[in-house]
Amino acid sequence: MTDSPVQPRKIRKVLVANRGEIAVRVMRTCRELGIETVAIYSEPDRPSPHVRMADEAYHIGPAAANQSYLVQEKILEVAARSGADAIHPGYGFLSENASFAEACQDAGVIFIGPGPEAIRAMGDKTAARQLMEDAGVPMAPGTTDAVSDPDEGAVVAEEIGYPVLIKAAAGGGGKGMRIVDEAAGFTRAMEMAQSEASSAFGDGRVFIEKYIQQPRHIEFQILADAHGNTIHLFERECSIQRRHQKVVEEAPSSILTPELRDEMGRAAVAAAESCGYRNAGTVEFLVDADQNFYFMEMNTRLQVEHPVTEWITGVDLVEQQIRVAEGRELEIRQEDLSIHGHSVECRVYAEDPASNFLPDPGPLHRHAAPSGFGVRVDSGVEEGGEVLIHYDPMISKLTSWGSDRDAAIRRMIRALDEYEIAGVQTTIPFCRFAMEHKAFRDGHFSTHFVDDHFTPDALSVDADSKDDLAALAATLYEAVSDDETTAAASQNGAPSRSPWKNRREV
Ligand code: MV4
Repeated sequence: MTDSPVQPRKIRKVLVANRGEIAVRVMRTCRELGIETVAIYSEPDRPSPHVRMADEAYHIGPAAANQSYLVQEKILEVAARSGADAIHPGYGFLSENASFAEACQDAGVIFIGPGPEAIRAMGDKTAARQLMEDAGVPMAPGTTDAVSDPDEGAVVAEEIGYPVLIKAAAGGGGKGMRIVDEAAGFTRAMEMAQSEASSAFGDGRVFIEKYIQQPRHIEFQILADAHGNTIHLFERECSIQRRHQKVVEEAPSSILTPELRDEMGRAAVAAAESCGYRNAGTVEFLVDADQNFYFMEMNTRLQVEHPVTEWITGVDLVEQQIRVAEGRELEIRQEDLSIHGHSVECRVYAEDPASNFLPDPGPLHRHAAPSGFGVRVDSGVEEGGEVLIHYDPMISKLTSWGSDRDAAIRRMIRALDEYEIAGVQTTIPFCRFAMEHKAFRDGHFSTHFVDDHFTPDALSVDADSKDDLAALAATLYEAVSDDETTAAASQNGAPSRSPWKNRREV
């Protein structure tokens, strides 16, 4: 926290250093606030929606991110050329790069994010553990320092008690982790973790934590200004993941009591304050079966799943990010906030859930997103466009709101059924499976939901509905054959669009 007076500085033009749905998301709020927008784009992104949406757009290089969206000098050059006074990094790319935040500072451009020190502290998972220990935030038992000698590690692991988890200090998001069930395998596992961390991050330091089994992943959204005010905007439940990538999220979590929510919210605020945090941020916790919670990590950026928080709080998180980056004081106080209803997010990726969620990028021949009361779609691609192989294959985020959890889920199912996508396989069938699954409906799930409950044959149309579909197809075929328009279109050789689609997208 700082007591030094901060001179507010109005932001008039924002360079959005990102692409896809998050670039569009940020530009929408900028437009609402009367702030001009600048897009950057790589070669294949030339026709992308974020480029057209911006007031100005600059080509910054070829497809490869390390020659375009990750090149700090090019982005700062565009900022200078366009006269942007601030840069919004979105998520991914340079959003958690401390040296980029520093370079912006040096160039006199506002980085819409936390200061470089906070990014650095939270990026080093051992430094973060030390800060949490000092701040009294609960953590899984383990070391706050990196352990370098595997024999010493084995002693520590024995003290902690098996199973333990070896994590990379420079890691995060599940990279470079190793679960060890018993003493016999420890030394070798630690050596491997060290060498993996070393090649993946150029930093071989690892630390050891008690492994929490069957946890739920519950994260708190926080907001902090440069005047020492920090608030939380409740939690998101993100337990449904595959390969450490979230696919379904919701807010609030169905397992938190008001008392536990309050306690975790205060811990999240303390976590943010411990590193002098400013900006929107997320404090991730694991919650075990006995409702104990443990700090996992802090993400120093706006997250993909932020819309569910916006739905239940009514707060535009990008607007708040911009206000605090301008140096203004937060106008929302903790006591002003309450949870309104429930929101669910389904991430629609160009992936094949029947083939282990293998990415399936390619042209989007059809993209007709659902709409209607309580439905929001954040997408950065459009019909006729392409899900590019060079980047994350997310097509859109579909979020729903309902007056309670069941209403939000039923609305989500309705929206998933309305969604038409052709050209690529998508996670829509998996999301529908999750929405209808008893364990999800009952709120009885952990981070192992996909492994515990999902097999590809759960997606296939069952025999009964196959018969129904065959009957429907026959009826429709007869009806359509009589139609002159369709007949004429067929004669012209034009493809006639199917007048019906089957509900379960298989
Ligand atoms: C853990 C854990 C169990 N115990 N730490 C995964 C991502 C990285 N941020 C840390 N992760 C975990 N840390 C302890 N002490 C289990 C995981 C974990 C996990 C966490 C949230 C959601 C999905 C997950 C999948 C596998 C492992």
